Amino acid sequence: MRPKEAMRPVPEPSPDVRSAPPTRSGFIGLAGRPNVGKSTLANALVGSKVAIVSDRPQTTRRAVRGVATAPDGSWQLVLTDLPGVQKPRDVLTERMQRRVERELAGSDAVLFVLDGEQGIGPGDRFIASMIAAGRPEAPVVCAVNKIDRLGRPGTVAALAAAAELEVVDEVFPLSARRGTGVAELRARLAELMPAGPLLYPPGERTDLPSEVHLGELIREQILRRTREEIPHAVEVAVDSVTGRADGIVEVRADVWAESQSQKAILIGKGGRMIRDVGTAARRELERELGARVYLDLRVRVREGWRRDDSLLDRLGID
Ligand SMILES: Nc1nc2c(ncn2[C@@H]2O[C@H](COP(=O)(O)OP(=O)(O)OP(=O)(O)O)[C@@H](O)[C@H]2O)c(=O)[nH]1
Ligand SMILES: [Mg+2]
Repeated sequence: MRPKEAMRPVPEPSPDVRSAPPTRSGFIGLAGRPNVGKSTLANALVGSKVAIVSDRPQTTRRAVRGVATAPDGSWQLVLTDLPGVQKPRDVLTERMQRRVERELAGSDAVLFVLDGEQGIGPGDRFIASMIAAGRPEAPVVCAVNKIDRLGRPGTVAALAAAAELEVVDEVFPLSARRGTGVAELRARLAELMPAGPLLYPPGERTDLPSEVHLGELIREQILRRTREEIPHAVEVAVDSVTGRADGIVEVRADVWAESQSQKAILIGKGGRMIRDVGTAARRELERELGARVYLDLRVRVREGWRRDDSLLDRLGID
């Protein structure tokens, strides 16, 4: 900057500008171990279901953006719900990990989520160091989640332990599931956002293409009913969504397994498993689409999809 210009007095803003304060907006990346409640928290902050939730680790595979906008339009938070960080095992989890690093580097604030019930472990410390290395100048707000499982002394101890993590600037006690503390956290995040225009239209809640979101809702129902390696091995690809003349929406989707034995489990005895998944998923899709749904699910074996780079590209897992 030229020094003379820097010394010129700043002109008074016109009355119009003063009466309309600038909007604030920015990106917030959610970091945390698998299963700590990042997606539950993203949904609570946005006020609608943008990301699926399950008690199986590594539920989230894609970075999902959820948008929360102030009722008066004065701020907007773009929350990026990210996969839980853990040691990568294959191309899929390597991609997830790289995505987390990239997203955190581009964030205006980092929301570091801890499981207050489990306490802080080596996995959390690893993430703390990753945040510190990636983006030291962004404020790091720590949410100590699941305090509905803790008494008062437990909550106080968890908050104190979180505050000791070097990278953490502020700590909030929270129950994402019950909504406790969510409004306070949302308000604080809004204050931390830089001045800037709204990034999405105020009514928009997510950037996920509709077909991908529908596929996720189906996968959520599978996660709820399966164990061990199956949740990691399953992917859902929605083929087509067609509105029929009678008002019913037809959704066709493939459920991928990695082996014949997994396929057999997903179909279940006499087709029971896939029928149960289909019934529950259809209800979710109907709620989402606001219409009656006919859901056609086919289980297929797609060996090694988690290691197939071009397929992961097509699935939007980058
Ligand atoms: N008791 C309790 N459970 C919670 C709370 N928040 C989330 N959970 C549960 O914790 C589990 C994991 O929640 P998710 O939101 O899927 O966790 P995540 O961090 O997104 O997990 P990944 O996507 O696998 O990294 C689910 O069973 C949630 O219902 C909370 O405030 N209290
Ligand atoms: Mg998640």
